Amino acid sequence: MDVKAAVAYEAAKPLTIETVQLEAPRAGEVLIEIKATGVCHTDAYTLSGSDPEGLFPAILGHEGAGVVVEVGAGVTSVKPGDHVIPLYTPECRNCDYCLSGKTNLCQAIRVTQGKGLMPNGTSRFSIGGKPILHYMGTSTFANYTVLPEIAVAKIRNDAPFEKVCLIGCGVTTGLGAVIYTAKVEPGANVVVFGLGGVGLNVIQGARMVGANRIIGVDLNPDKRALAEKLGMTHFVNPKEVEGDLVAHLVELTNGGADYSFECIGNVKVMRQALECCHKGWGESIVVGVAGAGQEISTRPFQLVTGRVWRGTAFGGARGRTDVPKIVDWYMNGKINIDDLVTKVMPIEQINEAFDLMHRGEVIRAVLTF
Ligand code: NAD
Ligand code: AHE
Ligand code: ZN
Repeated sequence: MDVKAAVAYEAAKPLTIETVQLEAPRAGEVLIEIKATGVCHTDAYTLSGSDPEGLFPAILGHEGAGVVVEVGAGVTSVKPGDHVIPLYTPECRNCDYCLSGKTNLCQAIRVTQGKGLMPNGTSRFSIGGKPILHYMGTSTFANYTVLPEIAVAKIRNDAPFEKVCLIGCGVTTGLGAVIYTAKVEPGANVVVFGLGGVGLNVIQGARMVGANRIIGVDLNPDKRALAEKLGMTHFVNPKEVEGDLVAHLVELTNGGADYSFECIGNVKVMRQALECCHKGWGESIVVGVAGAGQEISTRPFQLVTGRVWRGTAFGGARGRTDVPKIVDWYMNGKINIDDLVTKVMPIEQINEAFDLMHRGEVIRAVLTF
């Protein structure tokens, strides 16, 4: 079938809207009509050319929601008409990783996904017979896309696509980093670096679990009001701190953060996030994705003296199990997504949506087809 998609032909070039041919789903695959998709900073990171796994030409996008249109042979867990959220972290419930109970990083299809291909080693997208690659196994910047059955979470049918699409990445990553990865306890002091689509969800996750001080750090003062609405208790703009930022944060947290979260992708900030943690037990969670060739560093003494450095992908959430629950949280008013959707735009304006994110003028621009 012919589909409408924003194609990334090469790094650091605008996307172009094209008619792309999409093959029918094969065994174990499902065809999904994407109704809405967010633009996450990771899409911009890959488009910029900084992603070692970034391949072109490709159809980017990984924060979507839609409806199952057709299923391939052997698919049992979803049927046409079901509403779903595509999962860049699938959940096969059968690989060593899923069965370990220790990680959400299902590896069942990771190798082919990283090559922009479906699990059989080919792409379903093409233009004039030339393959166009998938991205993160999801390619939500297309009005129809094909995914493996293990990479879709079935959600309730009354949830609005333009809001719950953010559960496909930013919302789940931020909430999950607090709840599933760090397991922040009531009364903890938390520092969040970067108040974008991910960091604001760390803030609301910290509020949900009953954190004490929730300190947000961002260079953009426009992020303050919404962060406060979502639960931030103190705002720190590094440009306005006299002296050392880490020392200032340690003082604000009465000896250091119990938990800190880096939601930017800046390796210098990752170091600050670790070093503002409390001696003896503070844990810093790396959420931000840093560009090719970048490395983190600190004095090993920081770890010797009890600070812990950890990372999280998709907030540690097991997609098929946890995503439907997070949709319920939104529908029951437990979490705020409405305020995170700053703008809804047609897919034709996708390059403007990227520009708005780079200029810090939106939390999320959501694209519709
Ligand atoms: P975003 O662009 O919406 O937000 C980033 C925020 O960081 C902005 O508010 C910006 O003003 C702020 N910022 C930039 N530099 C700063 C600095 N030096 N000090 C303080 N604040 C600074 O991005 P996002 O979509 O929220 O994504 C954040 C990061 O998380 C990105 O690196 C993205 O790739 C990554 N990410 C990771 C996962 C995961 O599973 N680990 C999931 C989603 C996104
Ligand atoms: N491909 C990059 C790393 C990108 C990355 O870390 N992706 C996160 C999700 S970011 C969503 O916005 C992730 O899930 N990582 C785990 C995985 O298996 O990809 C690189 O550096 O090579
Ligand atoms: Zn993302």
